[in-house]
Parts: sequence; structure tokens; C-alpha cells
Amino acid sequence: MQIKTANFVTSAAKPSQWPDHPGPEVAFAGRSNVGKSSLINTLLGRRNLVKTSSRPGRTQLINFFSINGDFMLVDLPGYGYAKVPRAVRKTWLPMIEKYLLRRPHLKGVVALMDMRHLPTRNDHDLVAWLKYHNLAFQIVLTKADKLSKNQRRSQLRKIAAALETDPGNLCVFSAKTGLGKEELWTVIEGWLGG
Ligand SMILES: Nc1nc2c(ncn2[C@@H]2O[C@H](COP(=O)(O)OP(=O)(O)OP(=O)(O)O)[C@@H](O)[C@H]2O)c(=O)[nH]1
Ligand SMILES: [Mg+2]
Repeated sequence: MQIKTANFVTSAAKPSQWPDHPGPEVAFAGRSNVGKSSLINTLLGRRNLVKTSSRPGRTQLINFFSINGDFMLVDLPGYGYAKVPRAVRKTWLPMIEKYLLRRPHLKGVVALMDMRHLPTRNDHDLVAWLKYHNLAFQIVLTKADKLSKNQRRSQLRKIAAALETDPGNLCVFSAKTGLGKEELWTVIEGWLGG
């Protein structure tokens, strides 16, 4: 994918704030701090278009980015982080669910998990929920650069087994090195073209 333009469009807390446009959208979901915003920056080859932070809970609204004037990438707030105030957390899940269920533009969801750990309860719930609602999704294992080649191989096998899927269905990714970037673009391009 050639990125000609990548622009922040808007942050939305409720459906009335979702931007009006005719193009398709791809959303990025996963627990807080897993690397959603970093992954979007890497996909776009932009260092700081999307704000990232070492402190979980950085992204608190649904952020829309317009790419080449053709389609949008949608950064969702992370779930499952206890230190975010309870009142905020309570509004997040309905906000994310509403977007995923009611947005006709949505063509696919990238579900991120930290490659260093086995899937959490929340990760399992996300995948089950995406399957139940028949949404197209791709699981991406992030922060692969933090593992050695051997650790990567063994984690890939263990995570695939835990998710009851084939290792070949999982995309191994690093925002730091760009590993997996082309593979993920191929999946996204399939959604955008389909
Ligand atoms: N080494 C390494 N660090 C990463 C990678 N991806 C993200 N990080 C780091 O992980 C932290 C969280 O990254 P973010 O992209 O802000 O995570 P997020 O999922 O958007 O987090 P929330 O907005 O809080 O939901 C930051 O310190 C990033 O630099 C990666 O592939 N490799
Ligand atoms: Mg974020």
C-alpha cells in the first residue's frame, strides 16, 4: 500500500460524532498498551500521527484517520486496564461495541495481542465476540521484537493452540522493526477491495 496522505479526522465518544464519508474502514482493537496506536503509525510509516504512550489507557476515544482520501483506519480505546478510572472504563466497552456493531463502513477488525503472553480472558472474549457477530478479523501478535527467534516460534505455537487456530492464521508484528507490516497490509487491502 502506498500512503500518499494520512490525516487525523476526528475523535468520537458517541455515534453522532462518527465522521460522514463514503469509504470503507478498518478498526484496531485490543487491550490497553498492546500497541494499537503504534501499529497504525508503523502501517502508515508515520512516527507520531497517532499518539502512543508507555502508560496504558492513552487512547480514550475512537480516533479516525483518513488514508489517501480513500479509506479510514480507526484506533479504538484499549480494554481491560484496571488503572483507568472505573467510570471511564464503563463507558468504553459500550462505545467500542456500538462502533463495531453499527458502523456499515467497517470491513474488518485487527485484533491485537501481546506476543509475550498467552491470550488473556479479555483477548479470548474479543475473538469469541468477533466470531459471534460474524465480523471479519485478523489476529496480530505485537511486540515480536521483544522475543528471540526461538521464543517467537514457541510463543506462536502456544498462542495458536490457546486460540484453537493454526499458527499460519496469526500475524507476527513489530512496530519497532516493521516485521509483519506487508503481511498485514495484504489482509487489509483484501478487506478494502472486497
Ligand atoms: N518494543 C516494542 N514496543 C512497542 C511495540 N508496540 C508498542 N510498543 C510500546 O508499547 C507501549 C504502548 O503502545 P501504544 O501503541 O500506545 O498502545 P495502545 O494499544 O495504543 O494503548 P492504549 O491507547 O492505552 O489502549 C508504548 O510504550 C509503545 O512504544 C512493539 O512492536 N515493540
Ligand atoms: Mg492507543
